[in-house]
Amino acid sequence: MDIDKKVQLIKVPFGLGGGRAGTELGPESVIKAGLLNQLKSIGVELAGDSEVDCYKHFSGIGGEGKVKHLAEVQEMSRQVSEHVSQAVSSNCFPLVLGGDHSVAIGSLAGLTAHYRNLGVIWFDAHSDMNTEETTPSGNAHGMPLAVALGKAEYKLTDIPGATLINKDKLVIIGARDIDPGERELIRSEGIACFTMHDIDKLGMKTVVEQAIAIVGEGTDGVHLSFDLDSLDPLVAGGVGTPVPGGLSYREAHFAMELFAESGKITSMDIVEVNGVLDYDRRTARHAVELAASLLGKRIL
Ligand code: 4U7
Ligand code: MN
Ligand code: MN
Ligand code: MN
Repeated sequence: MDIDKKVQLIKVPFGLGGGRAGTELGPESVIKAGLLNQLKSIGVELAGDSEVDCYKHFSGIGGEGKVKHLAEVQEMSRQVSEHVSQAVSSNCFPLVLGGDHSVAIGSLAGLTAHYRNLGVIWFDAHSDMNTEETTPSGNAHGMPLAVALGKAEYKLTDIPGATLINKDKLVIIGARDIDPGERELIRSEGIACFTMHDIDKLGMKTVVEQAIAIVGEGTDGVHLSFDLDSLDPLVAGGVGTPVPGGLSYREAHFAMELFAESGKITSMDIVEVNGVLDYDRRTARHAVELAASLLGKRIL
């Protein structure tokens, strides 16, 4: 992309949307893995960084109702939305460090407040499209896309300034663990979902080209939300919900490099790095390198 904008780092140490302790350590982990030096070395300027003040502790149980800690997720999302919105207002590239994937509710809320035709690229082993009715776990990190599309009771539009995302401008890449309710939504809404099977068949180059064809036209911004569990657990095992058969190291980097070349991406989330399970910080280091590839790092 050869990013001409400065990056605004937004740290969101929130893990109550997931089922295992450690994801709230994600921002710290990714910083310790060398994010700032990496950005500097590729010539990306940092406008500043901010941390969302949100429930840093973890608790797997608790919360009333079908979704665990829904009130905390809602409060966190409102705050993330404000931070992201402020970054866009200051003409910066928001780089959101989660936290579990429910933090993307906040990212998308803050972004849709500015980009009325936002495109969304979602790298994930999962499709994160469960509703309060279909969630098998009650974990909010499996719901952000249902919230953003307006398919759950909790809707993106509950956050001040936000609008729903457009189902025709959403592309999921890397999926291999899709729940029955999610499958139904993806099919009935005709959502573009490149599963691992599609990636095996088409190759990452074609997949990214098709993704860019979908989000590259008729949008005024494109958000890339990167769940580290899209990578194969043999490469990046430090995540809470690993699923075998994921993206190889090069497939993931190649995708980031192609999105960088497209010049289309205007914001990014890095989510689901689990600071406890990622005991050797390998997954956090992959996260740093992938962000660098997206932000224009060249091999030669
Ligand atoms: B992640 C799951 F049932 N679909 O809803 C659920 F398999 O943000 C997993 O992609 C969700 O890591 C994973 O709990 C959420 C489960
Ligand atoms: Mn996810
Ligand atoms: Mn996932
Ligand atoms: Mn699963």
